[in-house]
Amino acid sequence: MLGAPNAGKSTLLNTLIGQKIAIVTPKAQTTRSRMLGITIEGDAQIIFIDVPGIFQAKRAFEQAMVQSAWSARADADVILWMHDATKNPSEETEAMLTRLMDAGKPTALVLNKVDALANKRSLLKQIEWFSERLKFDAHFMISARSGEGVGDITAYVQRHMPAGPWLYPEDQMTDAPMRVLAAELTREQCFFKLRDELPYSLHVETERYEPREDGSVAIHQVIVVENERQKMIVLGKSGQMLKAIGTGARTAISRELDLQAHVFLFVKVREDWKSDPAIRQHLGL
Ligand SMILES: Nc1nc2c(ncn2[C@@H]2O[C@H](COP(=O)(O)OP(=O)(O)OP(=O)(O)O)[C@@H](O)[C@H]2O)c(=O)[nH]1
Ligand SMILES: [Mg+2]
Repeated sequence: MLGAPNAGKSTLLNTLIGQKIAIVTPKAQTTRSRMLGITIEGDAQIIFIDVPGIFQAKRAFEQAMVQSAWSARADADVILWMHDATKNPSEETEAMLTRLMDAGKPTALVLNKVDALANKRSLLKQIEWFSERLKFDAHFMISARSGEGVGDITAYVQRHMPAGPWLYPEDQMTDAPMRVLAAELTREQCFFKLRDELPYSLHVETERYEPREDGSVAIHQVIVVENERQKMIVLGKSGQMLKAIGTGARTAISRELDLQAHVFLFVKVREDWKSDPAIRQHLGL
């Protein structure tokens, strides 16, 4: 699944799998690393790959994110190019399509957010615009949020799956371990609770994930920021902000991962975490 930031790729992944795997926020560039959503359709195991959005990135960290999105093409049998139909395609869209051309793989156009369109006629214009620039194998008009039209995508992808053994156990929905999913859910809370650029300046990592005898899980996480000023904002007055993030994270983790979570958050300053090789490797960048 490729497309510009905010197109709705992560929302679609979650709808396709029927489980929240990737975090979703109203802000662009939410997804930082590849997430797999695994599902069984008939006798095929389908692995959907959600990646960061593609745009003309200027800073090294964002460029690495975009690069990781493009490189996912190599592993895919089918490419879904996703576009937010509430926005007109731009010159930047055109530049991305040019690059998409050399993938040489079946590629479908997915126009998303049709629920938010007052006038559906603009969809036909968009299909025309895209078809003039790239030969799409199929096109879909969907609402990733409501699920409208999503079943057709699964059926299309299933038809293109190569024969071969399944790569994952039947009941597995993602390759990400619980501690990674939990860290992402806390990062999502940071997007909801913190304003402006701050969510982009932080990284969340689960340091300890400890099941307790009573069946609950103690999750210790660190929120890494770039400077003292950011740390003050994340902590908030008398620690109120961090507490609110922690409460939101506990609720989200308990609900989405179906466990009784206790979440302990710490804030750490690490000026250059974006160039830290360990963090980069962890994010697959
Ligand atoms: N109305 C409407 N909103 C949608 C739909 N799908 C996604 N959204 C919203 O669009 C915003 C972005 O969704 P994401 O799924 O995070 O988009 P993304 O493509 O993964 O974005 P990046 O991770 O930044 O690349 C969120 O506010 C979603 O709720 C849809 O079908 N209809
Ligand atoms: Mg995303």
